[in-house]
Amino acid sequence: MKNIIFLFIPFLLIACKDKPSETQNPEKNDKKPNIVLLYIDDLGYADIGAYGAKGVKTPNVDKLASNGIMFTDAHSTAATCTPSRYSLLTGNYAFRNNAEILPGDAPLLIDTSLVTMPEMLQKAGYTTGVVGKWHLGLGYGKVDWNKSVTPGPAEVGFDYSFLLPATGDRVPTVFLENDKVVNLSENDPISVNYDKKVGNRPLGTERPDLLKMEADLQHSQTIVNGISRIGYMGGGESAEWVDEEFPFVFTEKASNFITDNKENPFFLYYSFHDIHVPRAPNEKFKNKSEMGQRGDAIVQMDYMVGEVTKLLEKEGIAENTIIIFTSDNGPVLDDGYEDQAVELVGNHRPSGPFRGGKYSIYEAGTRVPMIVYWPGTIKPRKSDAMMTQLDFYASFADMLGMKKGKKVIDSESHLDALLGKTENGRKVMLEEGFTLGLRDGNWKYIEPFIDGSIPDWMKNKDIESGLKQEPQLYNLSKDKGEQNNLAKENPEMIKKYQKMIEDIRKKSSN
Ligand code: NG6
Ligand code: CA
Repeated sequence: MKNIIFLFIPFLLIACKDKPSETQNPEKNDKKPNIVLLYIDDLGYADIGAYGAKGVKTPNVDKLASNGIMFTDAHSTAATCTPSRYSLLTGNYAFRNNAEILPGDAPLLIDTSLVTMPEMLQKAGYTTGVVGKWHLGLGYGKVDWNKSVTPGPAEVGFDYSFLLPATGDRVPTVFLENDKVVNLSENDPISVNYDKKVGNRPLGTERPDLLKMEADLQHSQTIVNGISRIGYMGGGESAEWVDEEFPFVFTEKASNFITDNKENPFFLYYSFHDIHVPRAPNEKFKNKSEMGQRGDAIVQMDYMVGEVTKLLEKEGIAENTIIIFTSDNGPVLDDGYEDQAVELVGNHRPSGPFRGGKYSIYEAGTRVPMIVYWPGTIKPRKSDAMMTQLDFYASFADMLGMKKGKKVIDSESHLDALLGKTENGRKVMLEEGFTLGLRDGNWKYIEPFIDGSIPDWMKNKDIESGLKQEPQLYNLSKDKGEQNNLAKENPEMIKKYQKMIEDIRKKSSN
């Protein structure tokens, strides 16, 4: 009798494996969940209702927050876009590649020999797509926009791409689908230049009467769609984008990608233009907040989040899809255009209780809203775990039983914290700005900024960069707002933290 049972055990095991133990622990199951990353641009910690927003309502994002894991100490890796996105996709700190805000004609920043997060996901059987803002450079430099533009997303792991190549405020003001400019006519080739005027379009400095919004000098070059930009562009008229249509265009492309791939696992990196400048929300969202264009752009973003979640439900794949909602850096009000963000902010505090914002080494530079939503699998909760987007790579690799690329130095798996099973997240992490910040639990050390340079335009703006020539040390458990510098009283801690930064700097893949 015993022997007979033994003979049956393998069959019993096989039978069990195929049974839907899925609902209990599907993330360890064979069925690979889709991953949808909703990556918002310049959205502050408290720009969302669930995180304390005033003057704007975000019902769709709030719904994700109340039914998902709502993180209170989650971070983009850097206080600006390009470095954050670099780390997100490569799993390495941006300082390792001197990543900083790129012009619109910059070459591809990611070394194509790295195994990026989307490449790891492709190897795990995922179809991968990126829709929206790219800002990681394209081609080898001196791009000819009239030909196939490569290398780009395809060479770093995306099967499909529909891009706003750099930022809304930088030329070229055209979309790229895979490696081609959309709707370009052969008879009207595009030229792009960041040093001198090209083409016949007027500049903001020449024809301010044509502008929808006044702009500072850096944003006063080629005018397209009544908005002056950074950089000069000639030709390509049939391919010009319309800023007010961005959210509809991108959501449609993102939706098509979801529908086309609903039968197999997919990774969608939906990278919003909102709420970056120029803020030119669609008529549909006009005056839907109390804060003018910046608030209306938040409402527009929230609406699009609702469209994506509804589509996942309609396609019947919501329960097999992890949605991550987060932002690439902290908030900014005046970022170059007269859109009244400063005047109309009222009692809304985009950074919540934290100091600084976009560009800043204080907490609000990188501490952003982050929500992980996976209906049927994770239990809703708030989590104070310290998290960084740098760790998405290793965490997803862990979830799928995959290895990170050999050159991935910094990404750590914190899968359990990401899925809300524990509040033990990162113990130590860097925050990148124009200098480095180090978080060791609730201690925050800011490295002195001695010989670095910050752009001139920043000096004239009301931006709390946090850059000082002396070391700074804050105890966030008592001083969230980084007001009380404890460096002088704690020289040993300063030494220890400076050494920790040096050690991270020295780390390499060999
Ligand atoms: C800055 C721009 C700012 C914004 C930023 C990039 C000026 C004065 N300011 O250089 O408007 O475009 O770059 O933002 O030129 S980010 O979110 O993509 O990092
Ligand atoms: Ca940004």
